[in-house]
Amino acid sequence: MEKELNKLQKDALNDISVADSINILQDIEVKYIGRKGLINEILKGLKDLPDQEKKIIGPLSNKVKQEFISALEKKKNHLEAVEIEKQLKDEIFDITVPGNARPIGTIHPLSQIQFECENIFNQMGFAVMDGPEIESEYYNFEGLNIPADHPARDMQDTFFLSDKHEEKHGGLVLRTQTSPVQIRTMEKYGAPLRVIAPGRTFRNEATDASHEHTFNQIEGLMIDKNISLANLKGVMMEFLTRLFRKEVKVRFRPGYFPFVEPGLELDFSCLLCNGKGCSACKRTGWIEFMGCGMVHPNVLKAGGVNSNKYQGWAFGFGLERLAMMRYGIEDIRHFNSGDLRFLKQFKL
Ligand code: FA5
Repeated sequence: MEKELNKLQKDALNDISVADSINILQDIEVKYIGRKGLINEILKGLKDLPDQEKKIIGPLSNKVKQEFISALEKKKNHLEAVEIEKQLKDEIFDITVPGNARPIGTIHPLSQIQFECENIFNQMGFAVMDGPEIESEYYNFEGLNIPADHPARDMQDTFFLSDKHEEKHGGLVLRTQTSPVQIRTMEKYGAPLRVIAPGRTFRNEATDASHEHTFNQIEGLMIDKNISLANLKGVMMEFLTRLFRKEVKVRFRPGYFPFVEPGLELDFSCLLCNGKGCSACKRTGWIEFMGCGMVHPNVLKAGGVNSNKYQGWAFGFGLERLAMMRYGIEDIRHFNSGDLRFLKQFKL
């Protein structure tokens, strides 16, 4: 048995020494120490040997196995090193050849400015709300104190999707403003509230350099006890100053929206001339920015908020017009043109 083992060791080491590929080495491994390998078979048979022989063959066969494994490893490392060296010699790898660059997209300028606005309002404690783009006539008009025969409807003609009788809250329209989110938010969360609602809005509009049929607004709503227009002035001054990274002044002018009373327009001081008057602000020193006002009691009622206890203000501004002012974009139609030459100028 001892002799047999010695012979097996000699054969195994010889097999290893003549092997000239990793594949052959793998076959040798299976032949000797695989599940039915020659060395393993001897180890398995140990239990049937007489005690005397077991004492000699046991340690010997383990030693043979260990030596086989280490010779196999050594040869494997050697063959791998030879293979790598061969590859390095045969294959040309020029690290100076430029790789295949994958074009990376950019974030749309409107999204960029929207995220920026959201961040600033977030920092001032405003939560960000969302509402449906397909809206009921009730939320878009009636609930906002604009009944069907109100002249204000003419200013916000839109795309009507279904017949009035079919839906619970009147017909469906593409929302003309983000103001419906005011009522939806009050219904859902009650008072007090401090939210903004950015989103897409639609109007049946003849398009030109400053009008689109599809554009974006950001709505703001603050409801609490003892809220006044002074809060709104402070919030907007702070928001615009942070957005433009420059001190900005604001002023109110009277304006009319059926869902606020009093209704106002808010202008901010022209950033180009610092209020002195230039062609951008039509020599007035002010840029028209947004509609706003104190939320009408009827709207609070529609949202389920007690108007004797709470009051608040709301505003709505156009995101495209803000981005146009900020980046000096002369035509609103660029935004949805899909023109990469335009979009690539707004890399983050
Ligand atoms: C409104 O839509 C009111 N919901 C704003 C509001 C909210 C008032 C809360 C009071 C309280 P207006 O129709 O003025 O208001 O539109 C608001 C802004 O949307 C405008 O200042 C303008 O920046 C933008 N906008 C309106 N129509 C278009 C259009 N066709 N294309 C691009 N931007 C537009």
